[in-house]
Amino acid sequence: MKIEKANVIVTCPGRNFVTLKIYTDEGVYGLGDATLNGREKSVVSYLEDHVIPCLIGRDPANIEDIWQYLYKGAYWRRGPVTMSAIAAVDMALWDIKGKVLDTPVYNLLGGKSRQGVMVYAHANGSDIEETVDEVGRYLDKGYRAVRAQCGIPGVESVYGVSKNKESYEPAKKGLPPEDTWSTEKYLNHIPKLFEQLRDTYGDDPHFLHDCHHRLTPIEAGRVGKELEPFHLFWIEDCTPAELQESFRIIRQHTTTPLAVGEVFNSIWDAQLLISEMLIDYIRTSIVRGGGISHMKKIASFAEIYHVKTGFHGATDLSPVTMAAALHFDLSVNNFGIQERMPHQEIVSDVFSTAYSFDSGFMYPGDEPGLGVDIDEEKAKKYPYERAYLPVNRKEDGTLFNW
Ligand code: CS2
Ligand code: MG
Repeated sequence: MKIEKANVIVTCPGRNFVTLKIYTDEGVYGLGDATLNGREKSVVSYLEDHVIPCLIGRDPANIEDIWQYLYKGAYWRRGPVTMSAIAAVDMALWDIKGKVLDTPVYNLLGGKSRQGVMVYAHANGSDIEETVDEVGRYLDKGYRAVRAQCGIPGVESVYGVSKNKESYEPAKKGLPPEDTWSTEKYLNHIPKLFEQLRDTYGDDPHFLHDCHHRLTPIEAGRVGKELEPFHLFWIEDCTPAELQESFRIIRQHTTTPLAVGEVFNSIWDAQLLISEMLIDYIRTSIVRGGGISHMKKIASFAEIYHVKTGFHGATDLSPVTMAAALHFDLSVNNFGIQERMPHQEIVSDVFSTAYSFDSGFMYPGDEPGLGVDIDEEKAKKYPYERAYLPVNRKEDGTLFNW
């Protein structure tokens, strides 16, 4: 079997998605997600101009060799554009392998390690009362784990808090919007939210929180320590993680579990974090981390050091990544939790999926391959629209982490 052709589909049903479709000479095709929020076209070019020409004629069965060819063969290693492009190829090849062998991808990854994949929902509100009500709404829908984000008095727009609570979508059409941030106001407010959540819902539900890269290590230590009585499942991205050593300071000050890595793109971004056991959950998703093949290595490495997976699953990860993640989550032993931010209804006009949700768990389905398809005619109805994530400034105007 040989790779005969490949094309990249860019579509915007409510938000932009980039999808790679690889065809074999025997009529089987596979899909891979290459969406990089706010920088989509760079991955399109990387695939069309530099990767697809090298794929034609190769045997799609040799997934590892093709991965190494694209990684080592580029000479310029790593980075979100390169690794998203490689991830798309890798996902598509696993999809093809599953279809050729007539089995779901989780079977190729060692089979089921569990019956279902625990997912967490996103609840948010403009103040504590509204957020507590929103969390309750998700618990009523059967979720066992809920992420809670809440408006901060005196801060106009806060990461994770939407006007329309159901579908928080940070990418905005046009040029990047600007937010304003106050760490002081945030740090004083956020423990009150989780105190109220535990008082209202008791000890059982898992609560999570995303600090979205806003704190210094010592501030992260403070928030982690103050949240300890409310035993969170995790705090996420409490500090930007380029400086992996900085997590030593956070660890010295708190036992609140730490999750990090949605912006990472290879094992080298987390090597020290994992081997020194400075984190508890690795969040790098299949699309950011070079696909299933590289994420297998990250998960196996993490397993040795008691670190579990907790994959990113926001709306900018397409249904193809969601499917690949669910096959992966079902199969690895050190699975922790999976983020679930459901796509808008209109996305199912373009993508069809075999995965399902029931009582707080998701299931990848038993279709051969990844179990996702794309309708290219429908995709054409929604042309690309330039959109950006916000930028963030402190109250005095200093540019800050968003
Ligand atoms: C996030 C995302 O889901 C999360 O935890 O941090 O909302 C993130 O901001 C977006 O995926 C960025 O594209
Ligand atoms: Mg996050």
